[in-house]
Amino acid sequence: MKIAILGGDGFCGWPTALHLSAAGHEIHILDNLSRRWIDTELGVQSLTPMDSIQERTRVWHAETGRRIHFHLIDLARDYERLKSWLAGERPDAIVHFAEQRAAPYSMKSDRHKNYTVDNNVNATHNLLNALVEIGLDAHLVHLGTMGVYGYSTVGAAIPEGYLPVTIETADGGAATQEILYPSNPGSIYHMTKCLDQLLFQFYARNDGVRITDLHQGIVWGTHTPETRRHPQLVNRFDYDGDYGTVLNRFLIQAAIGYPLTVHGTGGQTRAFIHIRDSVRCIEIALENPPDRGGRVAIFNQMTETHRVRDLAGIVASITGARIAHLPNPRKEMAENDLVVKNGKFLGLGLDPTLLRDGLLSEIVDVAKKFAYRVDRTRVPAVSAWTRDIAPLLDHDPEGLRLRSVS
Ligand code: NAD
Ligand code: USQ
Repeated sequence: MKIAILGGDGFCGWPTALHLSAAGHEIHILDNLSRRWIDTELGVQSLTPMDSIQERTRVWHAETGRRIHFHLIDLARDYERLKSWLAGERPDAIVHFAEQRAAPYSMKSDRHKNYTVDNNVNATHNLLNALVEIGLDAHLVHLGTMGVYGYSTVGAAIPEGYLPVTIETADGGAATQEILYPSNPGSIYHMTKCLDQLLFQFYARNDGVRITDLHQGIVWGTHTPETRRHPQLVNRFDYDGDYGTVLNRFLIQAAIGYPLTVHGTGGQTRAFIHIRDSVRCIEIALENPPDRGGRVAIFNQMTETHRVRDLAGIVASITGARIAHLPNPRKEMAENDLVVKNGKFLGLGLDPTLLRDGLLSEIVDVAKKFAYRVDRTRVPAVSAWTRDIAPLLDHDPEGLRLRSVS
C-alpha cells in the first residue's frame, strides 16, 4: 500500500513509519515539525538525541534500502497544499497522528488552548474535507484517545466506541440504538479528540469516508525492533512536565535520582500500551478497513490498566527511587477505577506486551545512558488546570514543594 503518515516525525508516528516501511509499504511522512518547535518554545529536548527527519530517513535508506519520503506540510494551515498533495499522490491509506497531543501543554494558557483547538480540529477537518473534495477513497486511521470516555467506569467496562441505549418513545414504547459513548474530556487536548469523533461521524455518514478511530491509552516504552536497527533511528522520548507521560517520566526520574512525581494520592487508573503494540495495532487496523458507507470503526487501543501509585511502587521497587506525593496540577478525580474492553484487537491477533520488569529496566538503562541530556528544572509539571490550582505549584525543581516523600 501507499500510506501517508501524518505526524510521522513524532513519538508514535516515527516507529509506525519504520514498521510499515519494513513491512513493504510505500511510506510518505507529512509533518510540519511543530513538535520540534514546541521543544524549543519549552526549552526542552527529547531525552534521546534525535536527528533531523531528513537524516533519519537517509539512515533508514542506508540500513534497509527502503525510502521514506518526507513532505513539510501543516495540515491545519496549508489546506491547498494538503489537498494537492493528496490529489497527486492518491495514497491507499492515511494514518493521522498530526495533532498537539499533550494535555498539560493544552492547559498552559489561553494561547495554548487556542493553538490546540485550532491545530487539532483544523488538521482533522482539512483532511476530511480534502478527501471528499478530490474523491479519494483512502482508509483513514486516526489516533484518538481513551480520554474521550473520561475514566470512570460506573461499574461497567468501557465499550469500544458505541453504547447501546434504550429511549422511551412518545407512545410509551422503547427504541434501542447505539450511540457514541458519551464524551467526558478532562483537558482541552482531550476535548479536541471528542470533537474529532463528531467530524468522523459526520463524514462517514454523509460522504462514505472509511474511518477507523483508535482510542489509545498512554503509550510507554521507546524502542521497537526497527528503531533499534541504528542509533540514529532512535525514537524521541519526552520526560518534561508537559509532554512526558506518567510511566516514562517515572522511569527517567528513577534514572536521574529524582523523586517519582505522583500527583495527589496517585489513585488515578489509566490504560496503557507499549509502543511496540501501538505500532502493531495500527498495522492491524490498516489490514481491516471498514466498508464504505459503514459507520466509523472504533477500537480501544490499550492492553492493561494501572493505578498511578502502583506504577510508582513498581518503579521504586526496581530502582530504589523515592516516591513523592505532589499537589495535583490537574482537575481530575483523585481515585478512579477503569475497566476497558479491548477484545477487537485481541481478536485480530494482537499479542500484548505487558508491563514487565525486563522492559522497565531496559528503559531505565536508556534513561541512564542519556541522563546527561536531562534538564532537571523541566521535570516538574507546572501547567495548572485552573487559576485556583496554580498557586499550589510553585516552581521547585528539587522537590521542596513535595507534600510528603516516602
Ligand atoms: P507527538 O507530538 O510526538 O507527534 C505528533 C506529530 O504531529 C509531531 O511530529 C508534530 O510535528 C506533528 N503535527 C502536529 N500538528 C501538525 C500539523 N498541524 N501539521 C502537520 N504535522 C503536525 O505525539 P505522539 O505521542 O506521537 O502522538 C501521536 C498521536 O497519537 C496524537 O494524535 C496523540 O493524540 C495520539 N496518542 C498519543 C499517546 C501517547 O501516549 N503518546 C496516547 C494516545 C494517543
Ligand atoms: N501523572 C502523575 N505524575 C506525573 C505525570 C502524570 O501522577 O508526573 C498522572 C496524571 O495526573 C494523570 C495520569 O498520571 O492522572 C496520566 O497522565 P499522563 O500525562 O501520563 O497522560 P495524559 O495526560 O492522559 O495524556 C497521555 C498522552 C495523550 C493521550 C493520553 C491517553 O499525552 O496524548 O491521549 O495519554 S489517555 O490517558 O488514555 O487518555
